[in-house]
Amino acid sequence: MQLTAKASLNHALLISICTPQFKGDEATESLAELARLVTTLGFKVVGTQSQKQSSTQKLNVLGLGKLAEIAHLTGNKGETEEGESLSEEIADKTPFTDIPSDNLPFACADVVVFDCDLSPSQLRNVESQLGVEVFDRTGIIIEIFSRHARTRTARLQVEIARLNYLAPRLRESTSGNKERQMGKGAGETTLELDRRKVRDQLAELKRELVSVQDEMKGRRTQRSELFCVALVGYTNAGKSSMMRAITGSEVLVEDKLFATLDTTVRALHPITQPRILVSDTVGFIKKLPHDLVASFHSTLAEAHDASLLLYVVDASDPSFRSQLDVVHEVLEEVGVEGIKKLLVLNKSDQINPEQKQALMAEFPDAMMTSTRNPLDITKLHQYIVSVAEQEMIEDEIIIPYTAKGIIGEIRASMSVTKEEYEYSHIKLSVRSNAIDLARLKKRMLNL
Ligand SMILES: Nc1nc2c(ncn2[C@@H]2O[C@H](COP(=O)(O)OP(=O)(O)OP(=O)(O)O)[C@@H](O)[C@H]2O)c(=O)[nH]1
Ligand SMILES: [Mg+2]
Repeated sequence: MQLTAKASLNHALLISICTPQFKGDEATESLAELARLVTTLGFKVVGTQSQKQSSTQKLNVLGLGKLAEIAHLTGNKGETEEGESLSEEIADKTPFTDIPSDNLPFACADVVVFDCDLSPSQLRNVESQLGVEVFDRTGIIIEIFSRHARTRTARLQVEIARLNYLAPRLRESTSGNKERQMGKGAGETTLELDRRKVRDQLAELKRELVSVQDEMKGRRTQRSELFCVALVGYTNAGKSSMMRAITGSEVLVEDKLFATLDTTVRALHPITQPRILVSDTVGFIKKLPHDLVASFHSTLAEAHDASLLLYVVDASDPSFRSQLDVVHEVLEEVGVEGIKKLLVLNKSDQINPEQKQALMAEFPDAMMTSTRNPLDITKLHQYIVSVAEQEMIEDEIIIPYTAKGIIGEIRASMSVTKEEYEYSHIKLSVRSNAIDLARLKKRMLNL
């Protein structure tokens, strides 16, 4: 029941299905991104092919001619529905099989990956036609998520998405081992038994996820009075690198897609009074599988509760504008709106001065950064502090000398701007958020 490709299967041929709605640059960029996804899984991309179709819904996603070409590139291992060798069947019908086998452009591909979603029957068809393992884009993304999930929440979310993806793709097992036969209900086939098991497993995982999410909600409520900044953006834009730079923490940074799947929360560094929290979130990608979007609702709850969103983009990637659209779409889909935001044009060390100028003219409200430039990190730190301060209010607290022990506590959680020592009391001018101030004043009444 594992979706995982075998370690020996590592030569991948990528196929783009171009339709009237999906073609040209968009299809090319998407295929390049698929190559990065597949590489993240450890496959070697040995070639790409594209097939024009009126839609991606046809039962046979590849036309006969293209099928012949790809069958050749994958070693002609497929069969027709009648169990005949596909290469013979195609040879009768198309002129494509005359590509000499010693003239192959690359090593024989043993995995074929489509840059679109395939229905279970499309996948089954093309897999038997080619005789090699076939993945679709969602399958690849789910596999990466499964491998990168670290925390219990992320694992549960990914496993739910994986089982939802796998359930309709389960096939009748021909061997049907004894143990499974024994677990069958009356009149139930092994396939039905497998499906039932998946359903039960899903129900169990969902129950577990609800309890973990309740715990996380409790933790977020405890932090809700603090100013929180969430780093959001496309995968590989540099969110975790930024998190490291502005919090001094050791979160995982990797030149891989979906390096981060778990939300991490750390305090802004140098530390401020009151503390400002920063959270790193899961990255997005085009055509993000719906199940994954749904399962990451809770991970993105950090963005939901944030006071400031930093939209981090890789400004050196020519397709960052369309990546930004995806970020907006997903955040809208999960209901994140009405929060102050700053566009952070990251990886500025990778672009030339003319490009920088053009970008600043195009996005005048954005901040240009490189996580490798300490000056940029200071600038971003100052910006965050200034936004947090705008949300604070100023007030005066009168503290009798008999209660001066509380001053240490005030200093630890608020910014003290002035201290005046009068005859009978100490007068502190403080800046803080409204909730903390109200709480302190209530306490002072009882002193
Ligand atoms: N040149 C350059 N590379 C950067 C910069 N910021 C990050 N990177 C690199 O970009 C790659 C991805 O960085 P991450 O911080 O892991 O990106 P991310 O947005 O957290 O990615 P996901 O967790 O996959 O969503 C790493 O190889 C970083 O070293 C930068 O300002 N300049
Ligand atoms: Mg990351």
